Amino acid sequence: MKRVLSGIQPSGQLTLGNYIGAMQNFVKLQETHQCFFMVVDLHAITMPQDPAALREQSEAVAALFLAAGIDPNRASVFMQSHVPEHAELGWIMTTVSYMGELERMTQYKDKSAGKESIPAGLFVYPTLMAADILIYNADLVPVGDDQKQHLELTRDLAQRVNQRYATSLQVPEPYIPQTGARIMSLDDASKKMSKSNPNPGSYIALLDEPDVIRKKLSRATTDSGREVRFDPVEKPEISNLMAIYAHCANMQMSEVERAYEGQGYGAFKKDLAERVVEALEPLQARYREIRQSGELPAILRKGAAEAREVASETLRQIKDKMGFVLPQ
Ligand code: AQP
Repeated sequence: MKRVLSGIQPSGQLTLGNYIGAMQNFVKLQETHQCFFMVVDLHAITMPQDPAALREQSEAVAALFLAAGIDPNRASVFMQSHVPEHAELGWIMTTVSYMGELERMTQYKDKSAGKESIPAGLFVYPTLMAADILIYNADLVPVGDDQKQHLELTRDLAQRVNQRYATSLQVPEPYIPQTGARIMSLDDASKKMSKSNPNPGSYIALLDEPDVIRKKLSRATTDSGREVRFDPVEKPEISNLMAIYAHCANMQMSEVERAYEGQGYGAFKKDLAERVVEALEPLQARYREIRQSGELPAILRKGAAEAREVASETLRQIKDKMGFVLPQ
């Protein structure tokens, strides 16, 4: 069975983008792959986080994984920081990477742009991500477009370590999901919907109340004109809303177009809000049950134990090959 590794940062409230672009695919992948899904809290702190918010958001991400349908008996669900081997291999990966290749990472360039003091963690983020993947010898990594460059670096680092130290790290492949929709920001379709966007009106949070969802969607930016037609180049804003509709209503884009032929944006946006509310209702109900049940800590303990079993062995082998004195 091929191995899959992926994670989501608890750097804000999870959005519809995270759900459609990542979590729904995780749920499918667990049917056919050995999966490790983690809350990447060590990555989240590459940007400043409020401690209370970090704790709450980390638990919320884990509970949302389960609410979305990830089965802890099929996949290992855990907090990245509960598996300290990640940070240790992350350091090793930092030592085999070069400043030049890290400087070329577009996410680093974007997130550091205009900052006077750039956190060093932001710079070495890709080396920790490489460690996350290589420590499980993952075959496949589900990635959005924005993470492809980091995965390419991970592959380079794996090959470099294998060559230099005669290790046999698995060189991972990107997994491009069939329904790889990229959901864009509600206030600007040229940017992706992002949980750390300071404007909450730019995203639908998975835990938004129905009325909040209705309000955000009624205020979502639309293109000029009134025709509900899917055309990401000419009509990026309405096309983004249509993509959300198609996902939430489980419809083909052509069906959505047909359903709103001759109707304006207003009627479409009103119905869209109801489709989103309906799609999120069961998820939100399961989420509340999970949080109230108190079962989360035990699930995370089990997931971390499963993950550590694999991670500690990979780390031991790498350190041995590199010449570390291993504890006897
Ligand atoms: N808008 C999106 N559309 C589709 N997929 C998305 N993902 C994120 N935003 C969208 C996917 O969700 C996963 C989570 O990635 P992450 O938490 O590590 O960080 P990210 O990709 O940077 O996501 P955000 O929400 O934009 O977080 P912040 O704001 O903290 O940077 C990934 O699989 C991603 O592809």
